Amino acid sequence: MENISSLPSGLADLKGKTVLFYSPGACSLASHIALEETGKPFRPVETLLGKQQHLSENYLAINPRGKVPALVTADGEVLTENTAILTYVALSNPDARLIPTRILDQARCIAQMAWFSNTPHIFQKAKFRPYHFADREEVHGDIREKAATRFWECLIEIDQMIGDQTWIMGQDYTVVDPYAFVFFGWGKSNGLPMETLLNFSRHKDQMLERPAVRTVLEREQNPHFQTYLAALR
Ligand SMILES: N[C@@H](CCC(=O)N[C@@H](CS)C(=O)NCC(=O)O)C(=O)O
Repeated sequence: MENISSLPSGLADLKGKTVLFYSPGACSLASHIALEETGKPFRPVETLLGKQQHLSENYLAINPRGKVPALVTADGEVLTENTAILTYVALSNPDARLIPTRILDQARCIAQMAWFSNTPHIFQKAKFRPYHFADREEVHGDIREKAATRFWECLIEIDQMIGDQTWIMGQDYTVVDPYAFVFFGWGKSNGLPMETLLNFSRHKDQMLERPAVRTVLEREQNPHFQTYLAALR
């Protein structure tokens, strides 16, 4: 597995093939799966949050915000934010059918992904990093508690939006599905009773049946899905 520490610095050397910078278990999983679903070759480059590699000089030259994911196109252009990367991957690979063709339906996918990015993701962040939301340590416990409750409510909302549909947006698989899958994994690792969310659990099982999803989970050695993968082996 290629790691950012072994890359020469600067973007110039990255031209020629799409590159994805990801960290195992992070929200970058969504973009990682979407790229794998296209069936086209790309370079996945591990950028370990746990080793602070997202704050290395090499990575900050690519994404000065120091967040994963970041995508570098074959032309050497950088794109950040899951919502943008997922939309770009889907629209630039129409044969992979990862987004509806009707513009209004495409906008609905973007709306759903924007909510993932600005709501459940932020509650998960607040649960683990309350110091980003308040300086006074005495309120961090309160922030953690409220964020955990609100994160769980988001998972319930995702379960309800799936309902008896096959995928998040309806009959067809879209890039919205791997993004939702990220939150299932986080919920599981948070120790939440994910099995009680029947629709979301079915969605997770369907995701695990997809070859691209299995390939990426194995490549990442994604910590949130190891028990499910072990049961499938
Ligand atoms: N809104 C961004 C969020 C990116 C983000 O916060 N990524 C996290 C990993 S899940 C990260 O890189 N965290 C590193 C840090 O905050 O230090 C997106 O959806 O791409």
